[in-house]
Amino acid sequence: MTVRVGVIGTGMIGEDHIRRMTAVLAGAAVTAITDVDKDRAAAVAERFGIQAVHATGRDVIADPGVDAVLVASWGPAHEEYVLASIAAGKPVFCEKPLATTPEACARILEAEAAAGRRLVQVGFMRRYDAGYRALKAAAGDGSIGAPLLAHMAHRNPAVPPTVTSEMAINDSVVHEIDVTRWLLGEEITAVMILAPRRSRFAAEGLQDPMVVVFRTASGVLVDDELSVNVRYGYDIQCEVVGETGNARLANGGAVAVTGEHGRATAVPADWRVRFADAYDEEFRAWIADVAAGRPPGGPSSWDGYAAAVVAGAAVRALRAPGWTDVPLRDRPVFYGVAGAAS
Ligand code: NAI
Ligand code: ISE
Repeated sequence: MTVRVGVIGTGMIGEDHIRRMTAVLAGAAVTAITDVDKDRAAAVAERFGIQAVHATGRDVIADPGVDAVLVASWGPAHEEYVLASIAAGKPVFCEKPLATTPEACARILEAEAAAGRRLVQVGFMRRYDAGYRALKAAAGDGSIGAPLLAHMAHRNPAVPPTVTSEMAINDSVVHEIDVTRWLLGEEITAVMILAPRRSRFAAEGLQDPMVVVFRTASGVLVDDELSVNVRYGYDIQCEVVGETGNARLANGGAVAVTGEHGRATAVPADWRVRFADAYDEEFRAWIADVAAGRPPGGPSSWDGYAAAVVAGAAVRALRAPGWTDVPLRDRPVFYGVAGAAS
């Protein structure tokens, strides 16, 4: 069966996912798209030979030629389209964040529970990265003892001057929030923010860099450096420190080249390069689940909700010294075991 996918939002990642479903992966065809930027949608349709360009996301969801929906629009538009997909009974892959507030994510949880089946997968692609998977195995198989600490870094080359600290937490730190929950298999219970000297590239309203510290239910401490104007490239780091050893992510499998001028390892330009294989893998799995009529095996609405609640606490922590608690509701059995791997 070929899964016919409708795409809402044909910006940078939407177009990249259309490319992978059209030119890289088997089992899917993009049959309808939309974007509030009509010219952009038309150009993408022409580039990939897509027949239907609809006026709105709701038209894409209602299209009888669409079996499943990909939401890749701006975050504030996610809730509406995820809810409409659930109402239509269509599986929906929503790029992160699931929605921009915990309340919006809770409405999605409630809609999915009312529908009686899991239809939503959230785009936390790091769970599909080979390096992160090896790290999770090392953290869980006893080879480094029980995890005690983790050190993470999330460095982007540059962001537009309109990006604020709140946006950076919801857009970027949300990945480490998900990775922490998934790697350690437990919820984050408190968060704190440390604000070092600001980069000269940080625009007004942006604390850059910032260090976000998470405390988990069992007391593991995770420090995450977020720097969004490092200029040199896209640099993602993660190390888990256990009782008897530690496990560190090698940077995307990059090779160190030694030559006349020393030893150098390439740094990826952006997330499309660094996580290309992970995005392929998450879509391969999602397409297989949709084709088989199974609930999606990847990050769920619960994972999207939990990440939004932690992100919300981190935003409050920007203005509150010390720890800010994470007010998570109880996890419905519908979503299985806390922190379960995809
Ligand atoms: P973008 O700004 O390049 O593209 C977003 C597109 O959505 C734009 O073309 C915009 O016109 C369109 N759009 C906005 N509201 C819409 C609506 N109501 N209906 C239809 N189209 C609408 O942004 P980008 O980088 O592609 O990000 C899109 C989403 O993907 C965001 O939620 C972002 O956080 C997420 N993302 C995830 C990544 C990952 O690593 N998993 C990487 C990059 C983005
Ligand atoms: C972007 O939206 C993503 O999701 C990338 O994976 C992340 O690393 C980047 O910081 C975000 O801006």
